[in-house]
Amino acid sequence: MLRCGSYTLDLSRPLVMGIVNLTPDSFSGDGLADDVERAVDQAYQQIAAGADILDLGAESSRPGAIPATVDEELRRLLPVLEALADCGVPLSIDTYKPEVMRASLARGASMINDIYALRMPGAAAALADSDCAVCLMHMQGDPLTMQQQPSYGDVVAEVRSFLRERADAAIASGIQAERLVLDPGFCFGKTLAHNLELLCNCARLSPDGMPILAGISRKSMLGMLTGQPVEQRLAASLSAAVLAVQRGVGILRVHDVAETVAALAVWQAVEACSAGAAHLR
Ligand code: 7PJ
Repeated sequence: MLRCGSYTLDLSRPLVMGIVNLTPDSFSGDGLADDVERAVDQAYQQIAAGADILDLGAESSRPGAIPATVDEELRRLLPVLEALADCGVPLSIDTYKPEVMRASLARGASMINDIYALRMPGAAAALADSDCAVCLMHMQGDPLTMQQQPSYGDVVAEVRSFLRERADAAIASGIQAERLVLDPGFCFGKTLAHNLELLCNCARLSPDGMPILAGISRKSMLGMLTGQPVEQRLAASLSAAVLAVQRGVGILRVHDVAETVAALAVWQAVEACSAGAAHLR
């Protein structure tokens, strides 16, 4: 179970987090900056397709991206957040800025998805008195430079110990363990070999069985494996999604919600069958 604002999420089946991208410079070509109506439409389509959570992001974190100011991020985010206040699924905000966290929580956000894992001054304090869920992601470096020369001794051990340290720090600042989600941060300061190593060993990344979130959808690692451009990475994304779930990931952050839900339905049916579920006999 994950505490997520007024929601309690049951992680006994994998959950799908739909990406609602409010940036003008998205790598995946789905940015909806300044078009509140289209963003809200897309969000409702994702909910209808079975999204369990929506992740609203108003600053691009693609490699080389220039950071947005707090004002700019809030200007893109708040109208959409307000329009989705009663949408019926928890809203996650992809931000690392304490000011954006506070403003979002005040308007009903249920989760904060932080690519800096609360390393910005004031971030943990902004969340301690709330009941939101918090995703702590691993990143080596920052988005401007992270893909220049990623380097690790043992990538799985290092990501695991980083996530443990950040989870301990969050707990020490008053964020309860049952609100935490951990994320290896695919493609955030990682080569293809690092990403594969992490995907392969997902289940080992989480101390104390905390839920793991994976964002692999349409990412460059899939382009490297298939030679396909970003707009053709659906099949590779679905394959990665199923493999991640098979290896212990509890929440998938994806662009293509309907397709991911369908892929997971097949995975779940086979799982249930191998677990001997009576209704499938
Ligand atoms: C991730 C994210 C991810 C989490 C982005 C993209 C790039 N947050 N935000 N995990 N990626 N938690 O959507 O491909 O992998 S932005």
